[in-house]
Amino acid sequence: MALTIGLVGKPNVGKSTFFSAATAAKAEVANYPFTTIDPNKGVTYVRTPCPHVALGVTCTPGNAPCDDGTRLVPIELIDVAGLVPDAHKGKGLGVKFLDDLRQASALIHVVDLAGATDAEGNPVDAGTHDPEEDIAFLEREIDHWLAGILGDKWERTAKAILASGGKTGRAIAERLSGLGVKESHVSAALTEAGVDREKPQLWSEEDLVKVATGIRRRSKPILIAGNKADQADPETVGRIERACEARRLLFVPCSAESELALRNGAKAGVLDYTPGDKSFDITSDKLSDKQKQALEYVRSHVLGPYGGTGVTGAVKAAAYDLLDLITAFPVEDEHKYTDKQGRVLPDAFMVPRGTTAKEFAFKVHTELGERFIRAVDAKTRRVVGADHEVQDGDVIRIVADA
Ligand SMILES: Nc1nc2c(ncn2[C@@H]2O[C@H](COP(=O)(O)OP(=O)(O)O)[C@@H](O)[C@H]2O)c(=O)[nH]1
Ligand SMILES: [Mg+2]
Repeated sequence: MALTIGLVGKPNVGKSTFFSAATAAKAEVANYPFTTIDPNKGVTYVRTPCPHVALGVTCTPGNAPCDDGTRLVPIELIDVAGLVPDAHKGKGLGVKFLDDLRQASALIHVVDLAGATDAEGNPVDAGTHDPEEDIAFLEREIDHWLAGILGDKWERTAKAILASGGKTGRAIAERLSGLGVKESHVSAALTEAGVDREKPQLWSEEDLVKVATGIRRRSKPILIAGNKADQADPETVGRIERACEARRLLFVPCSAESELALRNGAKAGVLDYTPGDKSFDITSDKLSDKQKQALEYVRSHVLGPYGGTGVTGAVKAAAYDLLDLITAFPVEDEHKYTDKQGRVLPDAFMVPRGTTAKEFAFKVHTELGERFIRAVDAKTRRVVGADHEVQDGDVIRIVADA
């Protein structure tokens, strides 16, 4: 199963534009709240070197296309419709939207650095709303939503916890199964919240929110994508960057609209641009002066100061920095780097750093994990055991019981 990242934020900050730019798929873009009713799902890619170059072979990609030595590893992106304050109480289709977050392993919170949308997402004059307020509001919404799920029929859950003989973390993780919440997330959250694990029947609503906050931090980590950087006052960008630092949140300034323009231009064949590039070249003389001016604005106000549009940058940072993932390539034959069908380096898998060879086998296929005997690091031809930690860029052969 591919990794899923949810795009969240209040209406009109540019989530659908970000989604379209990142997935090069269509999503409705409009300047009023609730344009997006159903979550849009699409595929975006993070770029990583293809081992075919170092190994001197030609690859036959399956799940991850190879672009001239760079593998495009797929990530599912969900364009979640806008959250408004008090969404957890059912305001503005909130509960449904929050439900769409279930599948996400991480969230990219799109905020409007231009300050051109109020707290509810209505368009206002640029610079009149402080984007810093939005950072806290979204965390609070998710925390209350989680606390709501957890607290629903709490007496029953408390009884189940008591009956579990002290396995409080496990009982709560079970209650939140389907949300990607692990026992380790809950356990750390309980310690942090300072609640009495033995007496869940005495926890207050406030305690539940505290526990929910800890669980959310671990199970739905957030990266802040500071959008509309093209229109933002650089001082605001700096201030939000510092605010994120203080909150220990990753921050990536971006301009979804610029990325969309560059990708569309590249698709139309009028410019040379690869997603993630710091620059582009105009390759056609058919552009109008106005179009050229708009593109030069992107160059001077986005690519120059921020080193890119930030769209692929945000996705990449979410995968590699926020979730601390690595990419590895499973093969059947460690000499030819092929799978059963003879395809060379067919698939790329993203797994958490620290994943062992055996865990990696499970990720490829449950049966492969169950029948795991040993693995071979195909680059070095070294035989490794179940506990060997897979490294970024590894090509791994799993030897399993027939
Ligand atoms: N200046 C600027 N405007 C943007 C950018 N991204 C989106 N917008 C505009 O913001 C408005 C809302 O965009 P949309 O993607 O529909 O927002 P959503 O409601 O969060 O999905 C539209 O008018 C977009 O053109 C950007 O990077 N810069
Ligand atoms: Mg939208």
